[in-house]
Amino acid sequence: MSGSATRTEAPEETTEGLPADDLAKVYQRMVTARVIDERCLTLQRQGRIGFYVPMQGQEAAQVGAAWALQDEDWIFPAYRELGVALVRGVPVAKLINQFYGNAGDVIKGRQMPNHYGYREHRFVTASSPVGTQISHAAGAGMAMQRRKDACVSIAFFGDGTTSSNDFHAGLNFAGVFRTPTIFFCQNNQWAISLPRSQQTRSETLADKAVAYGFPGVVVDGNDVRAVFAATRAARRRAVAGEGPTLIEAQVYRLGPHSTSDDPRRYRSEEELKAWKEKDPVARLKHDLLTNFGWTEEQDAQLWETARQELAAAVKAAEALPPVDPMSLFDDVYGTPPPQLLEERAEFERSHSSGGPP
Ligand SMILES: Cc1ncc(C[n+]2csc(CCOP(=O)(O)OP(=O)(O)O)c2C)c(N)n1
Ligand SMILES: [Mg+2]
Repeated sequence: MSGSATRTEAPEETTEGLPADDLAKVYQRMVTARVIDERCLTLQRQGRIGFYVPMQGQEAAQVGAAWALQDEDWIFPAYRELGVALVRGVPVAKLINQFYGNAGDVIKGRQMPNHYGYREHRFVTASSPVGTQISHAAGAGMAMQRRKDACVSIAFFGDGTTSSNDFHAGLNFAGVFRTPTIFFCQNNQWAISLPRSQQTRSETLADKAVAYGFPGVVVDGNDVRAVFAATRAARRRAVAGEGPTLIEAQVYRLGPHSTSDDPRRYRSEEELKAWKEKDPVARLKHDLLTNFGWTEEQDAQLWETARQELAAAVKAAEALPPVDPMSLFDDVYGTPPPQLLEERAEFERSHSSGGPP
């Protein structure tokens, strides 16, 4: 298929459906993401966590894509992929500890808040420089290919990132070597304050795949089933040795870019209102109520359980001490060099005497 790619051509298998039995579970992950997101924005405003990157509006895209993967696949996220982490099985408490950078943070406070990674979940640490994860995913795909591992790599990134060097290098590399890689672009219409209309003259972002010789697919990112189908099809192609796929999921970032941003300065209330009407969480709820026998009581219970689980995780996180400063010296050297051991001893003396660290 790679030699005959045409603009925004969807692979045939995109009719493959999300199993009906999975829908309530998918919805549960989306609700959990929404609950965490809303609360973390508040926690940051209250000065309890330092920084947060919200993802409201992108729940269906993230959960739908992650649902189509297998546990052995490797994920190379940007900084907004909470829904993917939840599907991967990262416990809520672990995520919250990372936001606090406390003693329960498995990366020991060494990353920015919200930039988490979990080796056991094959969820690589979030990339802050935009696009670097794309080259990493292509390289990992090549390793899988050489080792004949039956798994894929997937990179998550945004519309603005399609203008980065790594996007072009990574997609070209993947196209040339036909790596088993999925490039999953969440076109949330904004790259901080730069609108999609000023990002590129290409008609769609999926079009860009044509230049690299593989298919590009556009999906409605608010439709969890469409996202699942497109990602499942891309995965199938990848493991069959047919090479990469670029997926453009069209969504909207309902919140600010990050807690350091005020979107009222660059986008209109009308635009926000129009996209709020397409809210992916409300859309799936409506589908469940209308077509799958879901009840308002079940729904209320689900939200309540998610809120309670989160409240418990926040309480536990706030009861933990900060990361042990002595851990600064760990994890870099197998056998620490003598000067590092001296610095460590000096730091320990100053730290235990209450002096400046
Ligand atoms: C190499 C690099 N350049 C600039 C930035 C600053 N920056 C952070 S996020 C961002 C916008 C990214 O937009 P997009 O790819 O659409 O992702 P979104 O944030 O919308 O999810 C920019 C320019 C950066 N992090 N890295
Ligand atoms: Mg964007």
